[in-house]
Amino acid sequence: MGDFDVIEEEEMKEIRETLKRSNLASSDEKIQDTNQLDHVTFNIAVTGESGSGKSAFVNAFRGIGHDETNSAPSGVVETTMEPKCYPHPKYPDVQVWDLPGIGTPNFRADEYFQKVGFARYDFFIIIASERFKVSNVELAREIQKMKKRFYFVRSKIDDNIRAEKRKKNFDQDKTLNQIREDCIKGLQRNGVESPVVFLISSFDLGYYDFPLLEQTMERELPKHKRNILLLSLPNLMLEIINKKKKALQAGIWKKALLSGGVATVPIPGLSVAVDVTILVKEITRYYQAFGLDDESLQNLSARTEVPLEELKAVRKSPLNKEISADVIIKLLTKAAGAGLMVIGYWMSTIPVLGSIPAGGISYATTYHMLKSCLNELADDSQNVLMRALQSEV
Ligand SMILES: Nc1nc2c(ncn2[C@@H]2O[C@H](COP(=O)(O)OP(=O)(O)OP(=O)(O)O)[C@@H](O)[C@H]2O)c(=O)[nH]1
Ligand SMILES: [Mg+2]
Repeated sequence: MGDFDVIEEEEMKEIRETLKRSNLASSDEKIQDTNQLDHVTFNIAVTGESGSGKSAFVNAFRGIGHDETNSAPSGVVETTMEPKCYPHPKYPDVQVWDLPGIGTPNFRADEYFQKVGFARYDFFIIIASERFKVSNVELAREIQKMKKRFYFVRSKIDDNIRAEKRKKNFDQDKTLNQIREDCIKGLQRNGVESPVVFLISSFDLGYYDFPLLEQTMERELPKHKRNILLLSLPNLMLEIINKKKKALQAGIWKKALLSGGVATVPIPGLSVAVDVTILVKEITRYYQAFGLDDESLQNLSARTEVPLEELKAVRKSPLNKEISADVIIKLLTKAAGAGLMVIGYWMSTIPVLGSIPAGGISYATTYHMLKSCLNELADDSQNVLMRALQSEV
């Protein structure tokens, strides 16, 4: 077992006060299960030059016809003036943002992104409808500079194919490859690393790279999601763990007061009887609250693609193997051997407890045991989440 720390002054005050008011029945604090991992919204921004087909793409991507209600307005004149958010019908956690086009010749990517609220988006799709343009590179470079990712979509491929078809020796694959190469080389030449390019027509979704784009998105979505988590979660995660810890900690002494009760067993070396049932029940509760149980770990493993065994391997507390009366008694015995605490101190500081000697000793033991286990399990919870978030697929 780790260190057994001493009750702090503040807690002592709270204990005394509550004992005075004797409202011991006020039961456990409720812990709100802030299951953040499940509810990460993924914001995709669709950006590119004015008229490149962003709004048409947003509709296509959402599987919605251009004339349906809830579709993004698209048109031959400049149409989209403000970022607008559309939920994705297939992936409930995905929001697609239709952005205004980048227009003027002296366009600056950083200013544009500031205007449309760059920080809001987790992922970008840059739409280009014509031959390779420098403004697209500016967008791509700015996105990479901010450590975010993008796909590059070359739109209106149906137009190109129609025009090329007039030529003799028309070869569709060759034309498509030429367009693809032009995009990839243009981006690379201008310092954009490993660009992913899709050729699509928002009017002919079954053709060209649209199915591939969907497949890629579907495959990579969990990975991208984890990246958002990776950026935002370490802080959030600590906050949640600390919140849970505080809530659980607040209930410890109440549980400890119950421990002089009926189901006490003598602990070797401690010359005191402790209610082990309370300990088992309470520690099991911590274990579940921190998501260390098999079911929670399996879910986490599925969500993050980190193998279950690897998540389990970073847990240090012996409590992860089994929480049973036997294990708890062993831990208590070990703690007793290491000079658990100065029992007399407790007897003298809390007069009410002093009048029920066995209960007092049992109280102090239970209190320390719970606090120490809570700390251990909170640390393990943090270790597991760190492991889950830091691994690359
Ligand atoms: N042939 C063809 N035309 C398209 C395609 N996608 C869009 N268009 C047409 O291109 C024009 C501009 O499309 P929008 O979707 O409004 O373009 P946008 O990028 O949203 O434009 P702004 O919001 O003004 O920046 C419209 O007339 C669309 O019908 C496509 O895949 N193929
Ligand atoms: Mg538009």
